[in-house]
Amino acid sequence: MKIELIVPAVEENASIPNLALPILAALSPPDVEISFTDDLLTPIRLEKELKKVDLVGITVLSKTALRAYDIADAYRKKGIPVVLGGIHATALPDEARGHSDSVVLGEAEEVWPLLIEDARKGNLQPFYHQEGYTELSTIPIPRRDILPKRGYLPLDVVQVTRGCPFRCEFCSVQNFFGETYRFRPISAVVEEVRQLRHRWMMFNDDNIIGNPSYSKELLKALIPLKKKWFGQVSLSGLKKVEHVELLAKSGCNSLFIGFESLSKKNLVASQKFQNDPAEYREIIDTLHRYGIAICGSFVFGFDEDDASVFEETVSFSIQTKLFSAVFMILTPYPKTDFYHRVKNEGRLVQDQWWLLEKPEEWAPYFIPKKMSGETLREGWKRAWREFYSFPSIWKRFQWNYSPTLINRFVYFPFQWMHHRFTKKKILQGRRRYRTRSL
Ligand code: B12
Ligand code: SF4
Repeated sequence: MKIELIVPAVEENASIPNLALPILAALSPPDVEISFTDDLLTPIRLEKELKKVDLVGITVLSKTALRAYDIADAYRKKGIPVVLGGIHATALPDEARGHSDSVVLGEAEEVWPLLIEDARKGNLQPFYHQEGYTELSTIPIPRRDILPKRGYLPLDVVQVTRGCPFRCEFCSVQNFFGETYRFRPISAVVEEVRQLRHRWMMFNDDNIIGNPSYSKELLKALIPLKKKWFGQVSLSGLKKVEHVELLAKSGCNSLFIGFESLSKKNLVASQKFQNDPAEYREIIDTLHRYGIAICGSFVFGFDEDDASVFEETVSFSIQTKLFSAVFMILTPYPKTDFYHRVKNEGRLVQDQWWLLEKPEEWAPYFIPKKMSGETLREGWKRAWREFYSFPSIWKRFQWNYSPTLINRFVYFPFQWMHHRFTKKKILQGRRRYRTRSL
């Protein structure tokens, strides 16, 4: 039996290897022949280049749903059955079912082998949903050998936890993982990390240090492996200097941190209680002292945000010398509490925004409280422009202390790339969307 696994792509995807599909490959019986396509690296030409396989599996996020459905429809037209899974397919299984023969809701570890048996018998069920959550000691080492050898950043992606201890209103994670926050056994992580090809790793966890005792053990176990890594963390794990020291010793090079807002009121209203803007500067300084670069993530459009939020946020990001920052417009992802709230308040203007051909052009998809949608959009663009402007790049460079040599070395090329990205993609809106045209 031949199975083709696909990551659909909109243009702005980062060239980082996917982990879900190598896990599915590892869960497949040995006689199944797996092929893999990342639509970012090799765009799928829907009319011409569909593979002759017995089954297609596609992973779906909200941002990639439209493209995923186009690919699925094209394969089904050729009579090849399609299975959809992932965060978006789980949030909206009926929508996904409209473009597939079968939808896997939630984690797939227990149901994927059963699904393959059903597919062999020509008896695919419309929905598969495993009981409970995956016991993380049972997940196999992902089959990274299915991934293309060229085109990705030279790093390996590793997962050690699933779920998150927090409940932020705008986040999709709760709908998917419920109240759970689970960890892989450290010995299994160490065994996997030892086998990796690259020196650099990305932890794709939502929050790698959400549980202090687990993360201490993990970080200690990483020290002798001499890897360099980056990942995403919540601020709660960064308040103790000893913890930051351990992060640095474990090889942490940089962290993606969801600061989200400088307004305590916004954070409380979004149930992001773990963030306290009064602590931001101290945490940033401590990380810098230990040589850890920071990518700050900020969201605009919260209920307390007015037209002053953009300048305030950008000034903060420049003053604190963030290595990089991403600015996002608050987005009502399906099945999040935020989606339900703006809908109930009559403020949702684009309900199924993920099915729009050029979704970014329509954002924000809801009516903000203290400014117009237009002001929000323009302010969001200005924030990108100012943060990646030449004066800002210059001011944020840290001459005299902390950043590791590699971060100093890559600083200017990295900023130049982002300066170009901002100009083309954010300011001029020159995005090439992959939909039916390819
Ligand atoms: C790592 C990550 C990234 C990386 C991706 C790198 C990479 N190539 O893997 C980067 C930084 C690039 C990224 C970018 C973005 N991300 Co992101 N990201 C994540 C994160 C933290 C982990 C994803 C992951 O690898 N999980 C590990 C795998 C093993 O889990 P999984 O994909 O869920 O797969 C399991 C099941 O879902 C199922 N499954 C999955 N696919 C399939 C397919 C089939 C056929 C089957 C049967 C089963 C199946 O089986 C797997 C095993 O059980 C998630 C949060 C999360 N916990 O999921 C957010 C998340 C997916 N990201 C999110 C968002 C919003 C984004 C961005 C839009 C942010 C932005 N504004 O730019 C971009 C969009 C990228 C794009 N256009 O696709 C949201 C998505 C919400 C939604 N409804 O779609 C999430 C859920 C975060 C959140 N807190 O809400 N992201
Ligand atoms: S801390 Fe991050 S992953 Fe956890 S609920 Fe909040 S936004 Fe989601």
